[in-house]
Amino acid sequence: MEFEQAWLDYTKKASCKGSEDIKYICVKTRGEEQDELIKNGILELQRAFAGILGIELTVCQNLGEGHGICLTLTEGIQTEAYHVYENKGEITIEASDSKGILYGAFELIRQVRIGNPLGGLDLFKAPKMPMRMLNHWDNMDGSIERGYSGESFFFKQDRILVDERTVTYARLTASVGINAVVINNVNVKDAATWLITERYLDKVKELSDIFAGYGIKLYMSLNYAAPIELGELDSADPLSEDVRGWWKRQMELVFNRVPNLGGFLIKADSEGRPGPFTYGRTHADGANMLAEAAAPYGGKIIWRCFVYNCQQDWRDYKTDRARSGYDNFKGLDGEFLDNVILQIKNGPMDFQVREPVHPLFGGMTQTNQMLEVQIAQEYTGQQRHLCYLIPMFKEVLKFRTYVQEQDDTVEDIVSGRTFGQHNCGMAAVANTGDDANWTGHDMAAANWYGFGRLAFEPELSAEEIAKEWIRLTFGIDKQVEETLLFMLMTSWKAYEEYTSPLGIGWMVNPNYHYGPSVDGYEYSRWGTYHRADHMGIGVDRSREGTGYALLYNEPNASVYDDKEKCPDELLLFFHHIPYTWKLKSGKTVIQHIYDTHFDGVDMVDEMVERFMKLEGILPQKPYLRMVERFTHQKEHAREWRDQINAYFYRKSGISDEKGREIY
Ligand code: GCW
Repeated sequence: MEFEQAWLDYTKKASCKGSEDIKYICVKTRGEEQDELIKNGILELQRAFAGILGIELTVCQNLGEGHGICLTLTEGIQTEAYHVYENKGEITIEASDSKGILYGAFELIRQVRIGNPLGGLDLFKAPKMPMRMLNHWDNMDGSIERGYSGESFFFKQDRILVDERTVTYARLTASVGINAVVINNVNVKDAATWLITERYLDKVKELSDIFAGYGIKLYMSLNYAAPIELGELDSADPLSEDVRGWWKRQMELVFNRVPNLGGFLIKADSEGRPGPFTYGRTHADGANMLAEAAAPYGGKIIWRCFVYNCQQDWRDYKTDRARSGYDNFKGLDGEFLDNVILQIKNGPMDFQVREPVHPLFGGMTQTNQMLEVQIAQEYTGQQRHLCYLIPMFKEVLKFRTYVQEQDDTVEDIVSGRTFGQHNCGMAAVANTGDDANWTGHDMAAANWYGFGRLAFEPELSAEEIAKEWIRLTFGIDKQVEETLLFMLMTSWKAYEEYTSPLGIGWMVNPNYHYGPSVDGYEYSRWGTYHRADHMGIGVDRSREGTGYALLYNEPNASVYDDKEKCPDELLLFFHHIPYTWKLKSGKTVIQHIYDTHFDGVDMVDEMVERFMKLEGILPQKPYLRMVERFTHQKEHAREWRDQINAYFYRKSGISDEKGREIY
C-alpha cells in the first residue's frame, strides 16, 4: 500500500534565513560509539536539508571553518532533553543522551520548516511527561478495533509486518516526542495471545529494534488468561505459585529475546476480558504478579482502570458506571508495585465529546498514574467529522483535582510533580491505519501530531500546535493557515453543539457508535443512559442520586453536587433537570438544545465554506479527499440536529422560541 509522509514531507521547498552557509554536519560524543539514534538523527537532517533547502549535508570530523550543524553529547542535561542553538552561524544540538539528540534534530527541522530564522536560535526543551505513549488497538488479522483509517500496518493475516512503512511510522512518531508504543489491541484474543511466545518473538524483536532506533519502546497488550489459553495451565490465579512461576518463565523468555521491550498493557475484568476477579483476587494481586515477573528486566506493567459492570439493567438507578473505575481502584491505592502504572481514561465513561475528569485523578495519592485519551475519535466523528481534540486534552490537563494545595492538576499528577513519581505520563488510543494519508481524514493527523507535542510540552497552546501542524503539512501560506486554524479550533465545539447536549453523552447507534440514535443505548446493559422523559433529562449523580459527584475533592464535589453551581456543559451528566430549567446562560435547557443544534450545523457550514476556497491552493489529492469528508460532515451534522431536536420537541412538547423547522 502506498503511503505519504504526513508532516514529514520534505519535498516542499522553503527558504530559511541563516541556513545559506550550512554545509557540514559533525558529531561530538564522549568517546562512545554513535548509536542508531544518532545515525537516524543525521539521516533525518540530511534528508530534510536536501529536500527542503537543497543543501547536501556532508558528515565531517570537525566543523573547522565551514558552517554546519554539530550534534554534541554532553553532561548535565536531563534525559531526552535538548538544547538547540546558533552561535556564529554554527548550529549546535546538545543533549546528554542520543534520544535528546534525535529530538533536537527533529526540532531543528521543525524550526526550519515553520519558517523561523536560524540566527539567534536558542531552544532548550525537556519533556514534561516521562511516558508519551500510543496505544494501537490493532488485531493480528489486520483489522483495527475502532479504526477509521484502513487496516493495520503492524499485522496482516496473523503475521507481523516490518517494512518501509514501519520506519516512516517510527519517524513520524518520534518526531513529536512519543517514546512508547503498544502495537496490539487491549482486547487480546486468538493469535495475539501468542505474541509472547516463540511463534512471534523474532518478528517482535525486529520491530522493536526499528522503534529503538527512534527512541520508542515497544509494548504489547497481554491476555491475562494466557497461561490457560496457551494450553499450559488450568488457572490464572495470581496467587497460585504455578501461575506466578509460569509468568516468570514467560517474562524471562520474552525480555531475553526482545531486550528493548518496554513492558505490557493489560485490560482485565473488563467487557468480557479475563482477570483476577475470576479467582476472587484484586487488581493489585493481578498487576503485581506480572510486575514482579517483569521487574528484573526493567519491564513496566500498565494496568487499565476501565473496569465496570457491562450487564446493567436500565431500571437500576443505583448502579452507576461512572463510579466504577473509582470504586474498583480507590481502595487499592498504595498496593501496587513501583513498576505498575494505572492507566485511567480522561473521563469516567468512555471518550465522549464532553465528560468530567475521572475522579481517580486526585483520588489516588500513592499509585503511579497515566492519563488515557483517544484520538481515534470513536465517539467524536470517527475521523469522518473534523474534531481537533487538543483543546479538550488541554482542559483535562489543566483540571484542578485539589489533591493538595499546589501542583494538583491532572498535568501535575501525570508529569510526576504531585507525588514525585517517574512512572507516569499520557497515552492516546491511536488513529492510524494503512490509508495513504495514515489517518483517513487528512486533518485528523493534527490529533496524532498534537498529542505527541502536547505530551512533550503541555504548556503549548492548542493554537500553537495547530499552526505548527498546518505549516509542516501544507507549507507556509497565510490563507491556508487562517482557514485551517479556524476549522481546527472550531471543530470540537461544533461537534459538541450538534451532538448530545450538556455532558450527557452517547445517543449513538449501538455497536459501531456512529450517527445519532437518541435511545440507542437507553435500554441496553451498558450503563449509559440519559433518562429523558416528558419532564426532563439527565442522570442524578448528586448525593441524592448515585453519589458520584461526591467522589471529587472539595470544592469540586460541592460544585458538581449542586445544580445551581454545576457548570452548564456538565449539567446533565450530574443532574436530572426539567426542560424548563434556566441555565447560567439564561436559556432554558430545551431552548439550549434547539439553539446549539442549529448553531452547530451553522458552524460546520462556515467551516466547509471557508475550506472550499482553498481549491487550487491546497494540493489536489488531499483537497479532494477532504472535500468528500466535509460534504459528508455537513449532511451528517444535519441528521444529528434533526434527530435530536425532533426527539426532544416530541418528548417535551415545547416549541422552539425561534420557530425554526423541527421535524
Ligand atoms: O471505547 C470502548 C470501545 C471498545 C474498547 C473499550 C476499551 C478496546 O467501544 O471497543 O475496547 O472501550 O477501552 O477497552
